[in-house]
Amino acid sequence: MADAFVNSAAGSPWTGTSAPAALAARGVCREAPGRKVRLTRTAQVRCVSAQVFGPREVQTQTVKLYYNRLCPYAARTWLALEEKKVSYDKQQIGLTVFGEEKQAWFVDAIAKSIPVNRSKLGTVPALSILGANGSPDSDSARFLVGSAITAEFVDDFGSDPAAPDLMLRHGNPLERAELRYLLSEIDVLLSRCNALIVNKNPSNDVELKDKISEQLEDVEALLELNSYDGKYCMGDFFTLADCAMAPLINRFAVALPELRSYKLLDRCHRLEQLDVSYSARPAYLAIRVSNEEVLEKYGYKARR
Ligand SMILES: N[C@@H](CCC(=O)N[C@@H](CS)C(=O)NCC(=O)O)C(=O)O
Repeated sequence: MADAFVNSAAGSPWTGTSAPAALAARGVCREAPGRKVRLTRTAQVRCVSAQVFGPREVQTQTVKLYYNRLCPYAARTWLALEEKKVSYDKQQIGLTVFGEEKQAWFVDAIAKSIPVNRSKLGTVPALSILGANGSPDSDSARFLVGSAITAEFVDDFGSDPAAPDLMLRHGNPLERAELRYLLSEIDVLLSRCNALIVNKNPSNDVELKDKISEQLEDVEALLELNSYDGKYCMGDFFTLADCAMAPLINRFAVALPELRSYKLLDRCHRLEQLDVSYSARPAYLAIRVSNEEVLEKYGYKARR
């Protein structure tokens, strides 16, 4: 069953897409066809919406997150939704790695909506958006998959064009590129942490631990460069890098020491400081999973 709407603080600004805006997006001016039109910022935003979702008259777009509480990828998008105070619905998807049954309709719906082979894996996170009748559960709902794409979508969807500083990817083009680079290194760290958890051959543990330590050094060096002594990954602003880092720490700083005798936080004090900063944020507290949950589910994953 879907959870109730969980966050209604700020309504989506993505309302009121108009046909003139959609036409203008394609360079068509109703008053003088063929003439280039100059759009206000708000009209530009509506145009993008019209192009993405089709030139429908007035729709209030709704978003639903398909996630698993323990999945660190899904938690990125979940945290972005909470940080941006987007109104959203969410539904837990079972994962076999945690001893749960994945809902077949979910895999079918994603495969139907995104006609590429990889979508048949039915991974979380996924987001469904809109639907002809306004419901994200309807047959015509559009799906997005993957943590990077869905988290960026949330950042755009939940943003007020008049307040770009509140973006989770704010800053100049160089800063945004540096953020993407850090995110790709956090991805490597996450997959190495996961590789150690799922390893069933203890004689490989040393090598896998070394790989994590090596990657931690790289991530720490980038944090020094980007953040100096700031509270978060990129300085004093919470960004998408923090949406990725916070769930990683939440899960692996508990699972790795307990299940694989690898003390993640002892290896990188910067992660410990980040954890303290995250723990003061209500959005993070809303998505944080307990140590007991982590040990139960990651313990299953480690043993299966
Ligand atoms: N690269 C993907 C990875 C997502 C992923 O691997 N999710 C896992 C759960 S943590 C999943 O759904 N696995 C499929 C399964 O276990 O059935 C992303 O960034 O979203």
